[in-house]
Amino acid sequence: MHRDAPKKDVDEADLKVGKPKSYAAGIPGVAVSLRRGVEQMGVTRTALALRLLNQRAGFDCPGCAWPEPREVDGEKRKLAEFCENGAKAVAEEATRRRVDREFFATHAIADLRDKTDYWLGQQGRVTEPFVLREGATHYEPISWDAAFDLVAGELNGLASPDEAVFYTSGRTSNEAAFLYQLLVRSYGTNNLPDCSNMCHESSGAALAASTGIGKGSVTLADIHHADLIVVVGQNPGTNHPRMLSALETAKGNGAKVLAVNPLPEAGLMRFKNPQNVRGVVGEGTPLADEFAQIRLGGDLALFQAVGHLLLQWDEEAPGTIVDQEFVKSSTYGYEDWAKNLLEIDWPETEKATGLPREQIERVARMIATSERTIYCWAMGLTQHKHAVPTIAEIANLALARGMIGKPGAGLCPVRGHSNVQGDRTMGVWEKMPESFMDALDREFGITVPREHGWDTVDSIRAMRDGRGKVFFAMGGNFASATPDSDVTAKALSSCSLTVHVSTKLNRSHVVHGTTALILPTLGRTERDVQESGPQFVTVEDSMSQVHASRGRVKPASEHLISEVAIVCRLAERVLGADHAVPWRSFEKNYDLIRDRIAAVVPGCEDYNRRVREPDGFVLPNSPRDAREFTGTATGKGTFTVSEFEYPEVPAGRVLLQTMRSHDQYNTTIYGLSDRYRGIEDGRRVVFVHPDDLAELGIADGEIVDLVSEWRDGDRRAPRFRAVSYPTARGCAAAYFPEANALVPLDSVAEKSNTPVSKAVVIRLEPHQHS
Ligand SMILES: Nc1nc2c(c(=O)[nH]1)N[C@H]1C(S)=C(S)[C@@H](COP(=O)(O)OP(=O)(O)OC[C@H]3O[C@@H](n4cnc5c(=O)[nH]c(N)nc54)[C@H](O)[C@@H]3O)O[C@H]1N2
Ligand SMILES: Nc1nc2c(c(=O)[nH]1)N[C@H]1C(S)=C(S)[C@@H](COP(=O)(O)OP(=O)(O)OC[C@H]3O[C@@H](n4cnc5c(=O)[nH]c(N)nc54)[C@H](O)[C@@H]3O)O[C@H]1N2
Ligand SMILES: [Mo]
Repeated sequence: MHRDAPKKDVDEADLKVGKPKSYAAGIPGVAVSLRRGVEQMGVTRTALALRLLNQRAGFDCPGCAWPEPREVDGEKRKLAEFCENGAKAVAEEATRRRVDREFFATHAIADLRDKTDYWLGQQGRVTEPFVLREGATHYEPISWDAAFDLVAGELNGLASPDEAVFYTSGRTSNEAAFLYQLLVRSYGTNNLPDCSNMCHESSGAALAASTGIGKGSVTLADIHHADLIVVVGQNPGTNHPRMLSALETAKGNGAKVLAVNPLPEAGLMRFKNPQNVRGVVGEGTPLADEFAQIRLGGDLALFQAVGHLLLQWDEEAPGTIVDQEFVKSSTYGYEDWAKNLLEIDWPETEKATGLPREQIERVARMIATSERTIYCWAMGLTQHKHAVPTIAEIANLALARGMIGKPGAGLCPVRGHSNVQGDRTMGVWEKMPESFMDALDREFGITVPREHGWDTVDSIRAMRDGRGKVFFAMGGNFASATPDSDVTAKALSSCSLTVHVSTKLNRSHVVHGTTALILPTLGRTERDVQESGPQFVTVEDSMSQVHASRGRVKPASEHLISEVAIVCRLAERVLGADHAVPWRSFEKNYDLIRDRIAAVVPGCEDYNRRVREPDGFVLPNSPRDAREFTGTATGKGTFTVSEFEYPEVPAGRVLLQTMRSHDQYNTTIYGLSDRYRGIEDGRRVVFVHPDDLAELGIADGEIVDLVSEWRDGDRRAPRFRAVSYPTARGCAAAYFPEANALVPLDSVAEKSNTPVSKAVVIRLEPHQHS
């Protein structure tokens, strides 16, 4: 097997387009995960790594945030509690490929800039700190001490701490995240943008207003016992494959599944579970009982129409659909909401959703007759201009039917990064509440700034305009993950210093400030030994379960230090040796960090003991635990009244969503196979409905430029292959991050400021050869 990194970059001429699949996983999934493991890690490392993945004595999967089964719910973990894509995530991290001195000596930065994200990521793990000095053509090695001095010098030389930006991606452990925000706030700013700003920020904004807590209200056991699971704007077969097992269990218990999506995703249609006999040899389990092929951005219209029907049917037979008792005792604003939905415009609703009225009535009937409904959603809802009202409308339905805080029912925003939710709990947010700041001040005897900082989009604006001067990233790939790639590239290049704490090479290392640093760190899978002995870290999954994760694989290089160590050593340099926070002691023993988390973070009392329980513990959540909504402005579950709204598309244009293939983790491209959608050996494709292609006069297979139209002008992404595909009419799809250049920086969701990555108005132009 080849463990060498690919020398050749992607050649889009090799692209093959086949038929999309109608089911997910099964034997091909197992085979792919083993092959990718052995290619990158070799046989022994693959066996060790996969044996420990998501086991109680092992490490948390660095893939998605889907929870593991818990003993207290009477549930067992399978010997292989991971999925094809989790195994790929591990293979990527535990790879034997290396980006070392020799690599940077042979590759000038200018050459690296021309490579795809795929090629860059495949080169492997960074082995020691590297610096790109002003005007230099190559990165060169630098000692850890010199690197920290360089960062501290720049930070302490700024006119104000608010000229620095501190980004976080959602893989960082709770311990590292807690110390990181403490460092940033001790230094003097709340400029703490994170990947969540581009991800579930809209869910947080909507739910905080509706239920008082920006998180979901279900556990895995609830999913297993629901009688209706609505999966909307989410592709679990690719992005949360272990969720398919949960859906299969629920279906075994009699649940129905309603899928709402513009694409007939294989994982929503049928599932072959490799862990049972039927999955291996049989037909598998049909998943969606109803598939509503909605237009991009049509969900608000759909859920308003459903609300209208529920109210109408309840009026015909009072109390049969609306949970009057719950509405009376625990909610606020029901009358206004009902009044707003008294009449709806059916032709407009059909136009917005692309769904016939009969189907909307069928969907509403499923929701009306369910006794235990769970709503699951992801990026298909959050990355729209009207994302916050759309999610609030789902919360309205759940409130009206009393579907929050009872077994088998609730709201379930399915998180992305494995610890994105935990990072927030630990204080990584540009606008943490006053009470959290007070607790920090009290615990450490410091005074942290209160003024809100910049989120991701505001940080790009600030760097573009010269107000942001130093960019520091705890993980992630800011240059590729953010919208408006050209604007972001200019913003980063105008910084005096860009610093990335990374495991692997990525575009953000080659789109850099005047000086740039790569600080390589240990990954989730790796052993972390400090002065007091081997350490573990903790993470929080999508269902607020906090638990330990122990790395067990030998680190990629002896020069790597942990994220905790990086933060502690940098803090000493930036804040001085006599700073009030005992940074040095935290690096030696992570228990001491957890004691502080216990003192500061709500719900984390007795943290050190509770995270040592076999499954850790679940954070308190008053809507889920007690049907209490004390966090809202009204103190009750709050209905939201929203205007009818959907994206307008001028004639001759289509609406583009940017999404993930089956072979990538965000900007880390594992490979070139989106096999469920029939794409192999290439990524520059645009999926369009055959009738739309015909109307636009574009042939299936033709090479086109995608041109996005926005009020400040056009943006162009060249050379995409048009692929005739059964998506909803008027809608198109291309992969992230190739299509990010098309997402205008100012096209953001109201209230959450999340980039609108799922509704870009584009035209297709035949590509002109130059
Ligand atoms: N293997 C793997 N796992 C991952 C990731 C990965 O890249 N690879 N990324 C992780 C992260 S950070 C996240 S946030 C999650 C993302 O998980 P998803 O949200 O599943 O990711 P996307 O690929 O963006 O898919 C969006 C889905 O929503 C649908 N959709 C798009 N627009 C609309 C709309 O307007 N209405 C409706 N109803 N549907 C719509 C799309 O057709 C698609 O099926 O996955 C996490 N897990
Ligand atoms: N157009 C478009 N844009 C999008 C999206 C979309 O759907 N469409 N989705 C958005 C979403 S949901 C998200 S969450 C963001 C993701 O944005 P990011 O989180 O910034 O991006 P990733 O690709 O997940 O980051 C990958 C890099 O993280 C580093 N890394 C991996 N593991 C570790 C670790 O353990 N520690 C450290 N320090 N570094 C590590 C590696 O160097 C790797 O190259 O992108 C957003 N951008
Ligand atoms: Mo995400």
